[in-house]
Amino acid sequence: MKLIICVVNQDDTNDLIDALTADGHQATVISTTGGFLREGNATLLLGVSDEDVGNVLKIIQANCHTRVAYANPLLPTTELGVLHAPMPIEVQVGGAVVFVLDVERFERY
Ligand code: 2BA
Repeated sequence: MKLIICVVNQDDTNDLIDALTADGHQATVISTTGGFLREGNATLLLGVSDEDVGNVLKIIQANCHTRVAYANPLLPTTELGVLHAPMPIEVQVGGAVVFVLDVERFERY
């Protein structure tokens, strides 16, 4: 068994969960915040059999879309301590960041 941890854009979450549940998979959704952009995203936890991993990854890929976001880097200062106006930098977010972990043991009581 594997545990798939999947960080996705909030806007893709509903479609992704619909597609996963329609295919018979179970998921837990946690509201999370990206450490870089400090914007809300969603993290899904999915316990799946080894043979289902490929199919779940395909569903994630099909339902999560890449987006462009702008981040404001920390204000740089000169030696005299004068602040420069920050230039937003463009970053590509997602579609999905996925970790696949081995599950040592799974119990349901
Ligand atoms: P954030 O941390 O808010 O990052 C959003 C996007 O900003 C990232 O997209 C990446 O393109 C860019 N980015 C992140 N850190 C950066 C840095 N130090 N310098 C320049 N650009 C940077 P994704 O890579 O698609 O990541 C989307 C979200 O997935 C992340 O949101 C974070 O919540 C999660 N994530 C990504 N990689 C992770 C990792 N290795 N461990 C845990 N969570 C991760």
